[in-house]
Amino acid sequence: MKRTNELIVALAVLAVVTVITWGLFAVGDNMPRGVTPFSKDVYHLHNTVLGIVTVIGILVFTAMFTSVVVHRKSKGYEPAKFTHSTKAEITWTTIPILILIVIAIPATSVLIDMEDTGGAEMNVKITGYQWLWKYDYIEDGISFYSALDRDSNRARQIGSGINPRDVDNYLLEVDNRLVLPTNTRIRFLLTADDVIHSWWVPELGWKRDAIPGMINEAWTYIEEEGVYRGQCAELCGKDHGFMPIVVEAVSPEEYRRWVEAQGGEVAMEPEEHPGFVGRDRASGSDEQPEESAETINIAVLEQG
Ligand SMILES: [Cu+2]
Repeated sequence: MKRTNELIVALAVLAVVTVITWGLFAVGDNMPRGVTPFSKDVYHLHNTVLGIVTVIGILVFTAMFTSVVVHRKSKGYEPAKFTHSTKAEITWTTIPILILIVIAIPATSVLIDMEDTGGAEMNVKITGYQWLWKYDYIEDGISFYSALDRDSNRARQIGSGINPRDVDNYLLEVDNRLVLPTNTRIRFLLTADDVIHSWWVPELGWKRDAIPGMINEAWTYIEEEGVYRGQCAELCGKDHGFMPIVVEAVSPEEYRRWVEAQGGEVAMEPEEHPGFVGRDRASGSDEQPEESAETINIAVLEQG
């Protein structure tokens, strides 16, 4: 009779915990699937692990709440007095090890895939600056800076009077997008010129630190044309939140046309870029192109 009661309570608790978990998943938002085979692997890995931990959570909470309700003191239950159980210790060591092995096998294969940057069809060097990015297309000889776009930059100024909600893709738009071909294996070489930055576009499925004096590698293979947005993911100074990343993925044919239109243009130095608000700019020593006047912001305000 006692056993039957325990079973009924356990099933009731199991149902309640499952329904609550289900509800949380229903209203919650999952991570993006992304647009590369790799990002999809990451997405599936995430779902698998989330499934495993959810089942563990439901079982543990069911056991816990059932014990609390069924074996409560008011019912006259005497607590167990034992202090050691070899059987219990072996069980609660072995089961977690097996679970970890089951999770580690797919996770390791995805990680190894992430690190394998071989077989690239093109290479792009990414350099982080305070606070913009530079892209060098190694094979195509194209090189340019990519900074926060004019509209976002204007709206973010103190007392600008512009409602950020009126700006399209506020803080997620740049002046020069990183144009990349689809269905091409692309290797990225990441570094930085001043402090550590981190290049992160969620739809590509990874983020990588850009460290001064070091070259980090990453790769991608974009399957769908589109515009993918990201941000610097390493706290890199006061304008860390104002150096977005925009990747524009186009067909290989369109990419070739874009390369021809660029004509292997030589890049400006960062100090000459209208979006650059660095150490040198703050000194205000040399004259700047007229269009850059409005982008002189807090750095200059601080100078008084
Ligand atoms: Cu940064």
